[in-house]
Amino acid sequence: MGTTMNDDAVQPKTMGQQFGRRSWAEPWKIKMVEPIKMTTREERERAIREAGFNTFLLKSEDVYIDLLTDSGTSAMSDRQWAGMMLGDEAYAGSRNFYHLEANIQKYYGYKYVVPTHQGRGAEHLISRALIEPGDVIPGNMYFTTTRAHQELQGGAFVDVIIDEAHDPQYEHPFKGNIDLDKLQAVIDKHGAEKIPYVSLAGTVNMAGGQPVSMENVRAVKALCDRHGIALYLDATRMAENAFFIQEREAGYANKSVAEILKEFCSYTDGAWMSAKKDSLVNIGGWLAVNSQEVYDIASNWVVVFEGLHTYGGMAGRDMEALAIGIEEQVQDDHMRSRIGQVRYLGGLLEEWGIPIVRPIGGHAIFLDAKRFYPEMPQDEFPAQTLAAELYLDSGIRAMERGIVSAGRNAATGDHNRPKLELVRLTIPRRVYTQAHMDVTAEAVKAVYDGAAGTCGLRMVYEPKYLRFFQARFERL
Ligand code: PM9
Repeated sequence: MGTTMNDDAVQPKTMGQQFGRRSWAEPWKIKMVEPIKMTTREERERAIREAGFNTFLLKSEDVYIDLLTDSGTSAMSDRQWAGMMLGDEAYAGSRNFYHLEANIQKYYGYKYVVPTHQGRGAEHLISRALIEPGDVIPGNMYFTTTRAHQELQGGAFVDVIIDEAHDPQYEHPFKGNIDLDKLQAVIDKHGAEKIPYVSLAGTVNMAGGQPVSMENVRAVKALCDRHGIALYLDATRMAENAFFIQEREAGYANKSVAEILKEFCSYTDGAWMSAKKDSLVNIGGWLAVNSQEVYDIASNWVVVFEGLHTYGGMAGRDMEALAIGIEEQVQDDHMRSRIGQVRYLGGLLEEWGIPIVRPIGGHAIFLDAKRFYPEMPQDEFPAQTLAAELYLDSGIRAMERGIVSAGRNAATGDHNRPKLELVRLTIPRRVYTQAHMDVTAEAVKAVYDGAAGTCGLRMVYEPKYLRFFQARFERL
């Protein structure tokens, strides 16, 4: 007599089931691999010195596990690669553009779409279309490229995120929320006519990948409407934000990520997007708006800076991969494993007492460099130092998100000094395994255990714009 699959009594149990635990796994299997190699400590010493202690200046072949960014680093699916073969590389009116446009309309709900080569192309267009010199743009914490484009048009960014977002240890389910009193105070001070739009990011990158609640976006929209101010969204990681709403906000547990994403966007007038993150592609971006007037301006500027308004700097094949990526990014199983992997790494670090930003956010684990090096002054660049030390220990590449990224105050020329001095371990989507996360956690622990006595850095070269990309440092 044979046993059936449902016969619990006779089926051997996995270790997990015996201990009452049910594991989950990624909703995909691996079809192609890319070899990576470990370097020696000596090789890494030479590489980081040649890179001016800036992980952006390392050669990727000198990196073992690359957690610099989740931007453009995703593994595409077989469907996306098949889509690449359907690229229509006509200069004008490529069929892939219409597929992309239809999917942005379907999943984000906006009327008009302008493709761009990546996110900052779209930031450029929206800033150019809406900002006049002397304008003020309130937003939920700055992002480097977003603020740079706002400033280049003569605008000034004002941070109106809730105070809790600046405290790495504060537990709050929606730490990306806008503080309505702060926003009202900015409107009272400058007048609505000086505010071309409110800039809302979901999730907030520099705060640790922290989400915004549906309740907050509704309230921000109502406040903007009362004053006739537009609300634009940085949708770069908005699908991840939707997952957090599903998980944490009352009334959304039974809604899909796709439904939540569309509802959230419905409270905004348009969005810019770096498709290199949520949308599982290696290049691409877009601006999408509901106002025909704004569309007309942006779709005219796009031909000056990016390319014709039906490709905006992307090849037809890239638009096809992106159109398919939009469908894949909102699959609940995909998102559960995506955020699950980030939490797996964060969970290990927390278990071992490593100081990280809480709660664990969407795309990365953020190490609190101030608590690695409590004695190191911020002007000696603790987070830059920590990223270099991590690379030296194990060839893992991370990114500084502290005083270097914050740049200088446009008016005074002094360093901006953010409260958060962080190193970001950013997890590319569908790329690394749980074992890579284990190796990473062990390396971080080794650096944390050996942190005492570490010397900081001094900056020896500083470019004018977005200095964190190209600045160079020496050991003190
Ligand atoms: N973010 C990141 O690694 C790429 C390099 S900038 C350090 O996090 C948001 C929220 C982003 C973002 C890029 C952009 C710009 C806009 N908004 O890089 O131009 O995180 O496609 O997008 C990076 P692009």
